[in-house]
Amino acid sequence: MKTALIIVDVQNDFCEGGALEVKNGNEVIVVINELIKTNKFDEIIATQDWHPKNHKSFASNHKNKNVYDVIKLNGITQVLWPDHCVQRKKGSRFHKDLNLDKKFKVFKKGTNPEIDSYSGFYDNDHKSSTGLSEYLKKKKVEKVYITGLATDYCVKFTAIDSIKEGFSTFVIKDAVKGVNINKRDSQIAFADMKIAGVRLLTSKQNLNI
Ligand code: VGL
Ligand code: ZN
Repeated sequence: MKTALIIVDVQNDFCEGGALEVKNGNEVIVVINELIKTNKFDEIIATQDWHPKNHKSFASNHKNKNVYDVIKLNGITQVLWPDHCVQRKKGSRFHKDLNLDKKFKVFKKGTNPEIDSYSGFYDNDHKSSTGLSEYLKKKKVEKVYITGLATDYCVKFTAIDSIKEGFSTFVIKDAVKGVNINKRDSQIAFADMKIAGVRLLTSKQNLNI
């Protein structure tokens, strides 16, 4: 059975000192590097948040709005973020310590200024695909292991879409970290993922690959 390691958004803006820093986000990097080193995965995928600078998920692109305000954007609930992961800027680059020198493939998301894309598979309205599902199916991948940032947004939505697309889906708990605007958000995200059928593992367990 073919497997994929998915590395969600390990980009400078989500790491220490970044515009949308995930507390202790950098700690996932060593864990992910160890997973890459095992050579056990048939495919290694990195997703990349890749926004144009007029992206409507940025508070700065709305009048009289603050970071973390919640609005309706084209009918969909949207948290307003600090400007982050702007295309071709330093903040959107993968963290330099992430060991992506093995063969890997990048899927970019969040490129349409009118809609956010937390999932690595689809925009938040589920209408536009990044091509990730088609790619994994073409490569005959059946099992997907998800790592990266952030547990309560892009990891969660990627994992739930992965289940919807029919992949056996595992999230490696010590290889993810959350934004936690509210302090229980990661816990809630783990519960939501479990309800959807995602299985939670740690990198120390036998990954059963
Ligand atoms: C993310 C908020 C906004 C993430 C991306 O990668 O979890 N969160 N854009
Ligand atoms: Zn984003």
